[in-house]
Amino acid sequence: MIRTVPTAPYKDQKPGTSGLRKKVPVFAQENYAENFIQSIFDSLEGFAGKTLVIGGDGRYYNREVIQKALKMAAAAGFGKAMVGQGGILSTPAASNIIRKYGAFGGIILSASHNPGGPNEDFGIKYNIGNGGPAPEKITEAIFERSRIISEYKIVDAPDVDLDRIGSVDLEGMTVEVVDPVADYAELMESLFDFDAIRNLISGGFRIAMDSMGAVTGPYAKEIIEQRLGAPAGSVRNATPLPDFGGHHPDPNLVHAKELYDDVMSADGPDFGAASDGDGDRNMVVGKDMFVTPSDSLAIIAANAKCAPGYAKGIAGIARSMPTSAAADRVAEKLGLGMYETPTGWKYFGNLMDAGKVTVCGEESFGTGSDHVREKDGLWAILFWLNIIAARKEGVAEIVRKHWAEYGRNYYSRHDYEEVDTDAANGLMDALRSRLSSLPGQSFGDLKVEAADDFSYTDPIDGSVSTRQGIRILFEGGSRVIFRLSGTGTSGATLRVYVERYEPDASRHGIETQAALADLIAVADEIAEIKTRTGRTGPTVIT
Ligand code: VG1
Ligand code: CO
Repeated sequence: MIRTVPTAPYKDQKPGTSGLRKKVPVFAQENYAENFIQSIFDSLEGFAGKTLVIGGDGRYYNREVIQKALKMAAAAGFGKAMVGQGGILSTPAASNIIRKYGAFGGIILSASHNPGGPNEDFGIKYNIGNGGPAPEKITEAIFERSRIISEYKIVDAPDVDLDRIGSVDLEGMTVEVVDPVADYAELMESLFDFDAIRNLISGGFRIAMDSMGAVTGPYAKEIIEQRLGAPAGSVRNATPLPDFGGHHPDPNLVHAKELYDDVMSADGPDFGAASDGDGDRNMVVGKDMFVTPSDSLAIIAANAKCAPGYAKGIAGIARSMPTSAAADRVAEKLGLGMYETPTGWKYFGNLMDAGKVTVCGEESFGTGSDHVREKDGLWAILFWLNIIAARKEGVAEIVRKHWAEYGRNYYSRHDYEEVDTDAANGLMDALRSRLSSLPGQSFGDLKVEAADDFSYTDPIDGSVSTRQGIRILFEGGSRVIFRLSGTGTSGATLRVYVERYEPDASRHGIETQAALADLIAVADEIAEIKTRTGRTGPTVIT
C-alpha cells in the first residue's frame, strides 16, 4: 500500500561536487533523506516500470537509507530495483551495473573519502542511465524541488532482506539483490591482461592493497587474491566497516601513510595501492616512488596500448582544470584530443558518451575510462599492474622514464580544512577582484601571464559552468589555482593547487615541496592565506 506523507522542505539540500553530503545527524532528521530521495524522483521523467540501481559504500546509515529508497522507488513506480548484497556497491561497480543492465539510473549512498560513523558523514548521489553522475541541470532541478517539497510517497512493507541474493516482490516492484562483485570482476578481466599479471605475481612481485576498511575490500580480494593469485593477506583492511575501522578512507600520503611506509621499507612489498570509501579513488606507490595522480593519468594514457581493452589506442584525454598538465604533453605527442573540465567527474560524461575521450583523471586520486562513467580505483591499480607486467619495469623506472621523455610537472595540493566560511569566501572574492590587475605583475622571478576564474562550456551540449576556480598562470607554464571544496560537511575547505613544469631531466630529482617553494610563497602572498584564514600552514598536503 502506498502512503503519502506530508513533509516540510529543508533549505540545505544542494548537491555539491558529488551529490548531497551531510553529517549523519543531519540526514537522520525527520524526513530528511526521504525529502531528498523524493526530490530526485520528482526531477526525473519516464521511469515507470524501469530499473533503478541502489547501493552504497557500507558506511553507517547505509542500510537504513537503502530500505527507505527501495520503498520510495516502489511507490514512485519503478518496475525493478537492483541492489548490491548487504547494501554494498562500489561507485564504479554501480556505474557498471546501471550500464550493463540498461537501468534508468541509480542511487549511490556514499560520502566517498569522508569518515563514517554516527557523527560522521553520509551522502546520496543520483546517477543517470549512462552510469555517470547526474549533470548540473538535474542536480539543480533536485535542489529546486527540495526547497518546495510538501509530501513524499512510500510503500508500507517490511524491510527487504539485503543479505539474501535473489528476487523478491516489494508491493509490485521486483527487488533483485545481486552479487556486488561478479559483474565488476568480469569487466576488469575483459580489459586487462590477467595472465600477464598472474605471471608477474607468481614470479614473486609482491602487492599490498589497502582497502582502508571501506568498500573495495571484497572487490580487491576477489580480483587480486582469487583471480590474480596474490597471497592471502595481500589485501588489507578488507572488510567494509560502518566506521571504516575509524580510518579516514582517503588514499593519500597522509591517510594511507602506513601502507606508504611499508612499501618504502627495505623488505616491503614492490607495489602498494589504496582506495577510498566508495572505491573510485586510487593511490599507487612503488619502491622509492609515489605516483602523483596527475602523473598517473599521463602514464596510463601513454601506455594504454599495454592493456588488451585499450590495444587499439585511446580516443582522447580529459582532465579537471586543477589537474597537472602532464597528460597534455602525452596528448600532444600522440596527436590526441585534450579536454580541460571543471572539478568533478560529472563533466567527463558527455565527452565519453560522444567518443571524444577514453581516459580521464583528476588530481584528487581519481582516474578512469569509458568502461564506466565514474572514476575507478581498482581499474587504475590494475592498469598499473598491467603496464608493469607488460614493460617488465618497476613503478619508479616507468615514472622516471616518463619524465625524461615528456618533462616533469612538479605538483602539489595544499588543503586548508574547516576554515571559517566567511573568511574563505572573503579570500576568494578578494582574489576575483584582483584578476584584471595581476597580469604583467612580477613576484620574484615569477611573472603573471594571465589570471581568470575558470569557466567551462561543454563542447557537446553547450552548457556553461562558471566560477570553477581562480587560475593564476605564470610565464613558462607554472600556475597556482584556488578553489573552495564542494564535498566538505563543516566550514569551508580552501584548496591551493601548485604546479611547475620542468623539462630538464637533470632537475627531476628535487623534493616536490622544495621544487615548488617559491610558488607556494607567492600563492600565500597573492591570496593572503595566512592573514585571512589565521592558519600558519595547510592541514593536508598531497
Ligand atoms: C573533491 C575532489 C574532486 C572529486 C570530488 C569527489 O571535490 O577535489 O576532484 O571529484 O572530491 O570525489 P572538492 O569539491 O571537495 O574539491 V569522491 O571520491 O568524493 O566521489
Ligand atoms: Co570516492
